[in-house]
Amino acid sequence: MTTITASPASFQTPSKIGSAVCEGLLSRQKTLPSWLFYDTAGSRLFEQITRIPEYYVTRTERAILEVHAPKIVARAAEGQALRVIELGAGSAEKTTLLLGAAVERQDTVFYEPVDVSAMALIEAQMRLESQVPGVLVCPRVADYTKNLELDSTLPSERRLVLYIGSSIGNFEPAEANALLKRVRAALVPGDCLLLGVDLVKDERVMLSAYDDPAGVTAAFNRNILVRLNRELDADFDTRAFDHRAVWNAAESRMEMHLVSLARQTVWLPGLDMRVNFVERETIHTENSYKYRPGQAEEMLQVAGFTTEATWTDERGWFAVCLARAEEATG
Ligand code: AVJ
Repeated sequence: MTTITASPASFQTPSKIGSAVCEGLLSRQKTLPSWLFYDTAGSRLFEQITRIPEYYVTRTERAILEVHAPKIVARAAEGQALRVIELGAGSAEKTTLLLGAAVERQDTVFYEPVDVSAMALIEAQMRLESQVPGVLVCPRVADYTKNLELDSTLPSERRLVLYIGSSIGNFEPAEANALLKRVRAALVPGDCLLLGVDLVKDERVMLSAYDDPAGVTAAFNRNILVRLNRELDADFDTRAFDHRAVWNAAESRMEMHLVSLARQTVWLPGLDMRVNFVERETIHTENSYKYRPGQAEEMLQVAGFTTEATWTDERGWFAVCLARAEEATG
């Protein structure tokens, strides 16, 4: 199967980028939305980040799935056939473990990765269909933060939605709650959500994960300026901005900033806008929320899910929660 659901070429239209950049750079604390990271170069840099020794996130979650995938899949299925949906699938690398466990139980597994990047979806489809026989990939190009409509299932099927990789950590608590509620609304009682969240840990561990000595994360952060230069014709001098990672304990999040090394003015002709920076002024480019044990389960409960099980690594750095959609009340 090699069909991509018909859709516009990109969901990040120039006007969407323009209005987000305009709003962000006119704020008192300048900000840029973290979804801007993921152009082709940025997606490649993120793939590289997942392999650097200091970035424990991907490796820790993968280790949990390596041990527990068969249990997770069995628990979600409850004897029925699973249809697996993944939000923000990207390269879907860790998903192989779950799909592998699912095809052990049923001959054919439908897998619907949802992502804004058609390229990432095609790559994931080609890799999965050759690596995991029995998996049928039905990719869907969509922005799951905007609309989340899932295909209806057969009575004998049960959905398992994957939202792994700590992607939810990019959202403010209120947005994260709203997103979980939208996921719940797209499901029927009995369907499951597998949520991967990064947990609070030693500050030094988190700081080096978001400011690696090889400078890959710095390049990932600066790539946002490269993208604005290309797509909005801006004239950011990328060497005039430093990468900075900070742990914001009060908000329980890692933050990434780009620090202006000098007083400077940037011109964005695409937006007909000039932006002034004083020395050391920052652009806040990302939040990556870290949760306390039990916190993800609370959020899931509020959104209408019951957490059936939580798996962590032995250091307690990352948690994977399996939550079931409850009967709707009221
Ligand atoms: C893809 C959002 C999970 O927050 O850890 C990696 C992105 N930012 N290094 C994360 C990221 C800096 C990543 N997520």
